[in-house]
Amino acid sequence: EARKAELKAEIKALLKARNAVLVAHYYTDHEIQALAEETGGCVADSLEMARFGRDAEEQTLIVAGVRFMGETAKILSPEKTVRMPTLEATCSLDIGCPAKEFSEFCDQHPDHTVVVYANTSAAVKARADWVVTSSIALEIVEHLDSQGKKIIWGPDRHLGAYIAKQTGADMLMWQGECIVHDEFSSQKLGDMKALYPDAAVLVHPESPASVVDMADAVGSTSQLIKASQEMENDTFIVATDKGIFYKMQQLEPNKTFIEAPTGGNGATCKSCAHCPWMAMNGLEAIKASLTEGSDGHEIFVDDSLRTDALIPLDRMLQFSA
Ligand code: CIZ
Ligand code: SF4
Repeated sequence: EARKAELKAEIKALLKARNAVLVAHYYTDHEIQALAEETGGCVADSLEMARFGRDAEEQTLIVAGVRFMGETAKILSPEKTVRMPTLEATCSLDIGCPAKEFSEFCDQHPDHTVVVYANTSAAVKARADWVVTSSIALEIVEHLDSQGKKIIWGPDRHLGAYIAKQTGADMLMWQGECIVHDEFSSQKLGDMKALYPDAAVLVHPESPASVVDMADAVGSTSQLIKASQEMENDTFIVATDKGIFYKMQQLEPNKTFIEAPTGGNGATCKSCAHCPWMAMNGLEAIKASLTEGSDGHEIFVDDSLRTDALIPLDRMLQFSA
């Protein structure tokens, strides 16, 4: 604990000295989110992180999250230095959607509008007509469907299936998934609901359809946080990364938040409701991002890729403005 306090003090001083600001995702560890708040940075979902980074006055952004979030920040703010606690922090959706294969899939369906989730590489974004985050995906697909557009959706198949069901849009799915949300178990959730009959169930739509079907509210991280404030229940069972409890508990200290169960049929969980890549954003790594050279920390995006990826990203930001 003493070492932690020392590290936090060092990070605070370094942020000031380097004209840097810490931007953290809701899925990072609680102490990282608290540090971002204490230092005038932001704690947010990926859409809000992108906006905050773009509008920040500081010259350097320290992005505590996963790699696509750093890349998005760099695409939006090429004049800023974007650093991450570690460049190893990736995402199973990004890994499961290589640009070359995805581009070939798109080429096979040239009459389709390509909509990709923010959890993708700059190269995949560059191939897309639209980038969306989970907080705005439903509205954008609704908009495209109302124009009679057929859609290629990638990479999260669960989120895609949920959106297709809600909107009735014609969607061809890339078969990717988030290793964290994919593990939530509807069978175990049923048992848990029986134990807490008055609890409301909050589910992120990257979870399997069987889990989404049991939800009292479905939405992105920011939407689930809002639901936890607006719903009258005292207890909530939450199917998303447990990092989100920091903000839920802060806003509603008198409510009880319980992790939704993971791992079906007696299997033990692998991620256990916490993203292993988000978990790489520790205090030591944040300090390293402020003290070490650019290797392993700084985000660079190739110029031509950047200009191509900016178009669908800007489209999303304009749409949501
Ligand atoms: O699962 C993720 O990585 C999410 C929810 C990102 C986001 O949009 O904030
Ligand atoms: Fe990717 Fe899932 Fe981790 Fe989010 S929680 S960064 S979608 S692996």
